[in-house]
Amino acid sequence: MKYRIITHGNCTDGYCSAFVVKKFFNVFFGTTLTEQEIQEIPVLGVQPQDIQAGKVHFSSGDIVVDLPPSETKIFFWCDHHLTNKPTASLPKNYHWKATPSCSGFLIDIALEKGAKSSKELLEFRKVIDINDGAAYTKKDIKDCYYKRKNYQQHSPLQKLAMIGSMFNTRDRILNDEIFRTLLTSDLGETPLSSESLWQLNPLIFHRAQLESFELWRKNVDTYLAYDAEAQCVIQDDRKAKINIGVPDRFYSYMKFPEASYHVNLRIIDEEKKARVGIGSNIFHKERCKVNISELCQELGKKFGGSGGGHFYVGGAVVRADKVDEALAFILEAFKKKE
Ligand SMILES: [Mn+2]
Repeated sequence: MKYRIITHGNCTDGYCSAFVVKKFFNVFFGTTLTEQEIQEIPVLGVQPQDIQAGKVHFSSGDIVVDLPPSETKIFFWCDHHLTNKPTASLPKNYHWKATPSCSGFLIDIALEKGAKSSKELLEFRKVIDINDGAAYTKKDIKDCYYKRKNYQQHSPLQKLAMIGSMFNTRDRILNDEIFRTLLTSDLGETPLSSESLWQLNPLIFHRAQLESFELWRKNVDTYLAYDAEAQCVIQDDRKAKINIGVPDRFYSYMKFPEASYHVNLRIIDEEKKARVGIGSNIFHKERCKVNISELCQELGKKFGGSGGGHFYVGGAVVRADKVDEALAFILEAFKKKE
């Protein structure tokens, strides 16, 4: 069998999911591959919309994690996105569950199949759930998204943020290269202790990212708006005079603690499409009653694209000339639920 791992590209949970599959490959599949053979299994990072648009060509040995399922039958599929909740019973080697992270779900499956547990593995499981499920406290956000006085020590959660900063630079080619390289080199027990990874010095990337977050926040401050009626922060990137820094997706809730939701809009694909991102205030999920996954799916259908995600966060791609209508539709949905 010619195996290949296809995972959510540029995403920390996507990275960690592929890592867990490789780490427990023989446990998952009852195979007897050597470490070298597992190391060489290629890893491809793609975006969910690429699968939805039929741009990815699958084969029977594909292992797909943290992404929508393919139309054709593949070797293994595991996901936790609400949008991809199966409507019929799943074939062998297909797994879906509404969990905070896909990596955590994969670790559970591996443990069930007899993988050896350890303190580090459980620690890692805890922080990837916080990271992908956005279960941060305000202090966690300060620790992971803002510059610090010193960088001598890192908590497991900070380590994960540092790893993510290596493939979330503004250079897409570099991101893909790092993502792939990190997953086809020697793997430690978890990403938190993988020597080959830490040799690349994630701190350099992380400090640069914290600087980029700050630049981004300063720029976005010039046009970030709040709709009190919809209790929604609107980040319309069409209003940006310059394009600088790396987006800090939790800034809206730090700046507008009274907000329940956040919407961001960006034109992509040579002005033909727009990307809409919607989130809920991670510090006040009790206020957020709108199912964002459903809302994003609806947006995709109504405004000529596709969409999906989780209960509290999601994204959609719509036609660029329909963005204003889409925004009005979103704000209306939030007002109705109050
Ligand atoms: Mn995920």
